[in-house]
Amino acid sequence: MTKDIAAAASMRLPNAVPAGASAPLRTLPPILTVVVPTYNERQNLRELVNRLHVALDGVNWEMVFVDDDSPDGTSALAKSLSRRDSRIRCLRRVGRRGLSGACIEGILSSAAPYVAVIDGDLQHDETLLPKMLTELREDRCEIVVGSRFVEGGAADAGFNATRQVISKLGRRFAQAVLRTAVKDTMSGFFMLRREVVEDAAPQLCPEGFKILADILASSPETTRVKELGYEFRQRHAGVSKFDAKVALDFLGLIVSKLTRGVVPVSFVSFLLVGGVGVVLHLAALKVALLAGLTFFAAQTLATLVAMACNFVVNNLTTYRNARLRGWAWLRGLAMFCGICSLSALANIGVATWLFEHDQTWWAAGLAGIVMGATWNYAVSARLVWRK
Ligand SMILES: Nc1nc2c(ncn2[C@@H]2O[C@H](COP(=O)(O)OP(=O)(O)OP(=O)(O)O)[C@@H](O)[C@H]2O)c(=O)[nH]1
Ligand SMILES: [Mg+2]
Repeated sequence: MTKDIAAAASMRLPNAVPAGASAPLRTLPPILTVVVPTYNERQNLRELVNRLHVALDGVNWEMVFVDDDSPDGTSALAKSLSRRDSRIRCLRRVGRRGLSGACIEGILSSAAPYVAVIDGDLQHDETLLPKMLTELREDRCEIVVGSRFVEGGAADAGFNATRQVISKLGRRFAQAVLRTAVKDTMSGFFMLRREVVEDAAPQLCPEGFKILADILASSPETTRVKELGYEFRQRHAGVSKFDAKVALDFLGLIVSKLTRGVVPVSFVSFLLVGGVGVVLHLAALKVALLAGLTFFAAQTLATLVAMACNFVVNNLTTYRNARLRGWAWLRGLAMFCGICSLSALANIGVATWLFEHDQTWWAAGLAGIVMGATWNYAVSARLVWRK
């Protein structure tokens, strides 16, 4: 019996079972928890479970599906598999979305010494899991990353040309900003000692898609990380959940980490959406002026158009998890326009006050913009999308 299995077995304290109660059927607690975040992966579940059985033969493992209430019934299938195999669990999260948050909750639900995260679409090579486990058990590192960019790794099969470019840019950016030597910072396939996440948990951002980058950024510099190469495969069935929002959240994560959490992840996408608002505002202004409106009327109309577009885009991207629909959408739109109008007053008030107190025009203007954007973000997040 290896050291860690012996440690796990010794957790079977005699007084854990009350006197008179029958002994638990499964006595050895798992040594490895495999966390699988899922959203609409029903078609892939059985195949993944079968493959894990083969790959982890001889290991005392369990798996946890963390499903964000997928409309395709992923959690119902996971729970039916779990009724037949006690190694399988399913955590169904209702009213929430987010890959990182799902991984964090799955990892924190485990009591095993080692935890792995693997996608539910079979893009990751599950046969690497025993090697990853050996690295940890022999104490060669605290985190093992399944890597597409070290010897033995390949990414070509799983990515189309556009995704390859996005992935490369993201990797370079993350490596530079997070100051890590890890080559595959964007990997969704890794195994670690559970304490790594237990310790880092208060600093982790549940929003976003790139939990490994966050764990690396939130762990002490002394944390030993090793990469093992594997060939990234094509998705088995179903569709990708990667979209523009995921890319924006990744930028947000970097900014949030650089500012030690002062700037929340969703602030970056909120600001970029604001940038779209500026372009639309100018376009609407031009059209209204060409149509013969006075400048006052044209500017008022353009402001309303920009506010409405801002609301619509934010509702679809920044706050897609709390997306408003029907009457709530209309009420949210009205509230958002009200909040933005007040923010304009705050912007003008602050900028004018600073300008009158001998600040240069651009510093006063910038302070007004920052004040207005912060007000917009904080108040609309709380009142409109109730975050
Ligand atoms: N619980 C949960 N899981 C998610 C969410 N978004 C994606 N996932 C799961 O996370 C894993 C990775 O998502 P994918 O859509 O495959 O993303 P990707 O692998 O980066 O992108 P592709 O290469 O295009 O497949 C899959 O198992 C998804 O089902 C989410 O919001 N919540
Ligand atoms: Mg995938």
